[in-house]
Amino acid sequence: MSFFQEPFAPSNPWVVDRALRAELERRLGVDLLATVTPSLAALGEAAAGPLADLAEQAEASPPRLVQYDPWGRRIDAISTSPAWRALKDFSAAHGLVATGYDESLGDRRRVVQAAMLYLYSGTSATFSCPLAMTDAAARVLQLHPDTAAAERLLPRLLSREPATFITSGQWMTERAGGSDVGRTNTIARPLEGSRYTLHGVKWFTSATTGEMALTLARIDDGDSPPVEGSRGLSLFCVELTPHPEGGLSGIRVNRLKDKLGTRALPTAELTLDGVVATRLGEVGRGVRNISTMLNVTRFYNAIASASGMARATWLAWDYARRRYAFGKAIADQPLHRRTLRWLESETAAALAMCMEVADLLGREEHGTASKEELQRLRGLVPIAKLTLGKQAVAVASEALECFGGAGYIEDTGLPRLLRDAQVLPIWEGTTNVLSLDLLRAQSRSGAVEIVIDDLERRSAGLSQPSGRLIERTLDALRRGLRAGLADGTIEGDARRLALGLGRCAQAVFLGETAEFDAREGHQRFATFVNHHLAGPVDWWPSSPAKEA
Ligand code: MFK
Repeated sequence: MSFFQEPFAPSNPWVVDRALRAELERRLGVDLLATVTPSLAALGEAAAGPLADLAEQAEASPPRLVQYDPWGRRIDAISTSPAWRALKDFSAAHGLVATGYDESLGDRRRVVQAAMLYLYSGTSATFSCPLAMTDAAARVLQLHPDTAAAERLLPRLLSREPATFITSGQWMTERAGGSDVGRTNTIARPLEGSRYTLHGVKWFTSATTGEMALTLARIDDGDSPPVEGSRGLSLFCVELTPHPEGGLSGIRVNRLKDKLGTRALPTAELTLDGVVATRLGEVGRGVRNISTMLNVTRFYNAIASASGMARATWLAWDYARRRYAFGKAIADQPLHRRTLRWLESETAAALAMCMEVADLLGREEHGTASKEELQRLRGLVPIAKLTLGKQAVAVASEALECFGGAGYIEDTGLPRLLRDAQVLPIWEGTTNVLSLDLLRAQSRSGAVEIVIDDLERRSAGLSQPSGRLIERTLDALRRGLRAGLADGTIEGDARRLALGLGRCAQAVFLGETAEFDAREGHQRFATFVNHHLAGPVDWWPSSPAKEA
């Protein structure tokens, strides 16, 4: 009789993910966890069923750019699938953005939201990207409360009603500057008051179908030459309005990007041809003002990494229980089981990192963070984003291997896990650029030393020998940082510093959460530390001889 392999099926992450429960018990306490459980259970159930179906449909019908109508008029319409639009309605109805601003949750709001996004992102066909921009735009508008734009747009960005909910884009990258935003060429010409027209080309605009966007431009008032570099940039809010003859007023869509992954998500090149925009904040403070936005989108990027890892890991576990080789299920083969446990520990460590950042972000936004916590948040956002982005790619790759040949075949849907993971180290700042951002945070407020101090203090309370292994690495990192700062070589070592700190931070947060899952928590912690921190600490400081 012919053999056909039973296919894998998505699990309900709310049911299977013990690490998530432990994180929430730790950070919310039993009572608040009970209050938010129905929303989380609903999301978990959706992720194993209707949400996964919507995501599949959205992936199967990627966006199309229709540049001309049948009669030759330029319309530049981006056509998206009904499933993509349903993903938007779903996210409004479940309050995925609104929860981050829910006053009734006090300073726990971002922790609850992070749990929701963790359950949602990996099965959202990257609708998490428009949500990231939307949330970040809401935060920027919240910090500019007196503007008409905030009054009009903020309630809609935070709406739980699909009919009124809008999304925002973030148009930052230009041909001359992806990382070096100071090279932005778009010009803003004054109209009246804080209103301007914008003129330039935006090279990567994700979530292009949003109703608004935040962007940067250089003011040219015609009297004196525009100020060069990032000090000449101001932040603008664009509301997209239809042109009476079709398309959008003042905007041309040049083309959609042909991307490696995230194919359900429209990412476009735009020409801004006189679109009207409102300036937010002071002239010349655009980079500072948009960095609020960057910190939120980097937080989302870290959650998308953890969520993608969780999805890949649970699929690999499910398959391992259905796939038999050498006389038993591969889930019961010691070597494969160990691999799956390792994937699980990576995912739990990524989640623990997201939850620490969520905790601090919630405190910052609720006004309960201490000065030390604010500085730690400044350091941990780039560390989390860069560490988890790299980790997401490694985990997706290993998870695909768990399916053997099926992991390499398109119609299983598995290769998408790897393609979609690859954007995470790139989007919102590459690993190197964020490592340099971390050095910037150190030079301005000593954020790296503050992060190390905190981790050192906390690792002393962890179970042994793992706690000591973390302390040993932290000590090497601190010595390396000081030596590199003293002799001026720190920039070349910024990445190993950032990734080393990322591993230590994950280990500490994971170790602390272990207490809340007596059955498996300590095992996950030991697995993670053994994998990353048990070898000889021979990689610091880098010597010129090694690099030659
Ligand atoms: C899922 C969809 C996928 C679709 C495909 C996508 C492919 C990728 C498309 C992309 O291009 S994504 C965009 C990637 N680019 C970035 O993420 C930007 C990376 N660059 C940085 O992060 C730079 O560090 C930054 C532009 C923010 C700063 O560069 P500058 O011009 O050297 O500014 P500077 O002088 O360091 O900082 C200006 C102010 O902002 C300072 O404040 P003060 O003026 O008050 O002193 C800084 O302290 C502040 N600042 C900068 N970064 C900050 C920050 N404040 C808080 N947090 C930060 N992270």
